[in-house]
This record gives sequence, structure tokens and C-alpha cells, in this order.
Amino acid sequence: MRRYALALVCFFPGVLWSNNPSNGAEQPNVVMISIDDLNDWTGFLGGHPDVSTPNMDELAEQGRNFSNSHCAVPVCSSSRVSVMSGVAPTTHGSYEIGPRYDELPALNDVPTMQRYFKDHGYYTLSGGKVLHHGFTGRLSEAIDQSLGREKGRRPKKVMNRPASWSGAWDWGQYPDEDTEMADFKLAQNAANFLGSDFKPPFFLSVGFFRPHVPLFAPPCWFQKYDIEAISLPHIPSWDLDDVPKNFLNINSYAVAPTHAEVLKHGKQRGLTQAYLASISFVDSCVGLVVDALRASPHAENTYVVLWSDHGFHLGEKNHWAKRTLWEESTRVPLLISGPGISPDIPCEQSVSLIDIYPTLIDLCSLPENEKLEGVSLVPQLENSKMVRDRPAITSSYFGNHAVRSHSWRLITYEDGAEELYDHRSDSDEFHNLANDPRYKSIKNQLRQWLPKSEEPEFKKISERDKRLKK
Ligand SMILES: [Ca+2]
Ligand SMILES: [Ca+2]
Repeated sequence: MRRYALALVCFFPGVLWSNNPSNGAEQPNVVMISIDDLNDWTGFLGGHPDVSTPNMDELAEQGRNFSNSHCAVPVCSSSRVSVMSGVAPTTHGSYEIGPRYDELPALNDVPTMQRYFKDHGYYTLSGGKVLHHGFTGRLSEAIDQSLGREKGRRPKKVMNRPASWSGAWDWGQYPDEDTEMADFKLAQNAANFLGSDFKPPFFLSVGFFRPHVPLFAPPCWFQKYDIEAISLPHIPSWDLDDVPKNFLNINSYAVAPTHAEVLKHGKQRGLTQAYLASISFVDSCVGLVVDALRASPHAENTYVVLWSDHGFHLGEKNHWAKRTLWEESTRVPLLISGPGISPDIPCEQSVSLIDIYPTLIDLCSLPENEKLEGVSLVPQLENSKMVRDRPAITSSYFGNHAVRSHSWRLITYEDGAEELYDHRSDSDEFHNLANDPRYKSIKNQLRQWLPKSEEPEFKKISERDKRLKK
């Protein structure tokens, strides 16, 4: 990978990667911004016609918008573990919230991205929800400076949720001001650091919590969206008629309401407005960090990478939240900008979040890490149209996978059931083609990319169970 970057310098002298330390220039810095539960409802991905995300849109225009990016696992901590380790869930075995990075035996000798950069001379800073809720245990040793780990406050009384729903699924105009929001404080801490005097290179990670539920944000963000006028997703009544039934009770794993419950209580518009408001709020936090970087001495020598850990359903396929293997759950924003990356049309090649780690190593000319399972995106940073054969793989619980190529999505379930969608004509994945004999060869091509081996789901053994075993 590194050799590729160097080769580009040879063929395009003075154009790309002039920061390469072998040229005697300064080592580049990294600002990594992760967002929690943000789907493709951003201006630059076009997932919702009403959404306003001016800061992220500007970032997308200035660098590379990977518009066909997908998570490795559509659930929070498992996805983050995959990004930070650069390893797929079929290797590390975390498919659900629960095991922490340092509890997974498969990752014992896999340094987190931050650890790897620290070991190669970088000053590391981290704040908010980057891995789990901050770094703990042996992982905390990888972080030189904390930018804060405050979680958002919740109002004392129930605001909008029905009494029977989990407290996690409330929303509303709270608190009054941005300055009271944990994400805003985190953004300010990051901005203050970027404006301070210190010795680079640095690797700064900022993990914002919104638009994860509960969807509380100050009133000004709700006022951007007229609850009666906002667009709602198109949800045909027949959409689920042609899909396997084994995965439809996925909500039973989580606290999210069913679509029927959302409709019964008349909450679809309220939740949708709150999600949009939360997105615009977090966009403003991204703006705080990026503006501080632009005003700093590091503006010309810092890569910015922005990603979300997985997507989010707001009623599509009668589903709320995540964990499915459909586009709503797997598609995520992924933006990379920085020195040598020229603005270009969005890259439509399918890529995975586990490609971030090898890409940053490549950009910063660090030695290759042989544990990584992703592939550097430097060729697509050089040229948006550079073809990439490898599709993005998403796994949800043991034995269930989605293979997303440039134009197709194949889903295979543990019991052998399948779905196939043609994104050239069906971006909503309404028409399952898996049983149509005309697509047999397409299915066979996609099946080749399915994981060849698979680590069973890692289950924590409690201290009590350990004692009982003895
Ligand atoms: Ca998440
Ligand atoms: Ca359908």
C-alpha cells in the first residue's frame, strides 16, 4: 500500500502525497470524526430531501465522498470494534453490543488504530463515543489526552415517548442551548486543542453521540423542520411480501419499537423530525471541529475522515433502528479529505468501514499492519472512478451476510434464504430477485465473496459461570 503512494509521487511529481516523510516534509496529522447511527440522510448522500447538513456537505465537496460505503456490522460497538481493529466480525466474533474490544481473544494482538499511530510517533487524543463509550482498560494506554467522555443529559420527565417504550426511545426539544449538549462541548474541546500550540503529528478522534436515540436536541434544530411538512419514507404495504421471514423479528433483539407501534401511537412524524433535528445539530458540531482545523496551522497537513458506524431505518421495510442487512442499515457516510486529495465526483465503488484503518496508514506512510482485513482507498482518493472488484461485506449475527457490490446486494441467511437487489433500477430494494433464474450467474459471482470461515459469536463468560465451571 505504501509502495502505491510512493509510486504516485513518482508518476505525478508534486501533485500527490507531498507530505510523505521520505520527502523530508512533515508527517501529516489525522482528525477522525465518527457519528453514531447516522444513515444516508445527509445532503451529500441525498437520502432525505429535506435534511440540512451544510458542514458535512462542504467537507464532501472538498475531498472524497465515498457514496457506496457500508459498515461491517450494523450495530454500534461491533461496528466500532471492526473500524478500530480493521478486522471483520467474522474474525473477531462480535456481532452484538456486549463484548468490549479488549475482551475479544481474536484481537489480543491487533492494535487499535490509535495504538498503531501512537506506536509510530503520533500524539493521540480521543473524546466521546469513538470505540465504546471512550477507551478503557489497556486501550486507554493508547490515548495520550482525553477530550472528554461526557454523555448527553436526559430530561427528568418523559417528553414524547409512549409510557410503554424504553426510555432510550424518547425525543424532544431539550436542552435549551447547544452549549449544554455533550457533543457541542466535545466539539469545542477538539476545536480548542486544534487552536493550541503543540507539536505534531497528532491523531485526534472525536465521537459524536447524535443522532443516536434518545433524540434530544435544542429547539433551534427542531424548528428547521416543520413536523407536518417533512417528507416521510415511501413504505409500500407489499414490500415485505417477497422477503424471507426469518429476519423480520430482528427488533426482538433490541429496545426499538416496531413499526406497528410507531404507527399506533402516531409517532412517525415526531421521531422523523427529531432524527432530522439531531442530524443538523451534529452537523453543526462537525462544523465547529472542521472550522477550527481550517483556521489552525495544521489546515494544510491534516487528513479528515468522517464516518458513521451504521445506518438507520425510520420505518422502511416496517423497521426502526438497525441490525438488518438492507441498505438502510448498512449504508453510511464516509468522507476523506486532506493534502493531495482533489475534489472529484463521488466514488461509487462499494467500500467498507474496515478500509479506513489501512487507508490512513497508507496516507501517513506508516508500515503495513498485516492483521488488517480491509484494503486502502488511496487509489480511489487519487481517482474516484478507479474500479475496485471487492464488494463490501456486512454481517449481522452469525451466519447472515450482505454482499454489496457497485450495483447489487446479495443477502444470504444462516438458513439458506436469500435476497438479491439490483441497485441500477431499485435503490429502495423493493424487488427481491433472488428466486429469478435469470440472475443465477450474478448470485454466483457475488457468493464468491462470502466469508470462507466464520468465528462464532463471542459470548462473555461471567465470573459466576467461571466459578461454576471449576
Ligand atoms: Ca451506532
Ligand atoms: Ca420487497
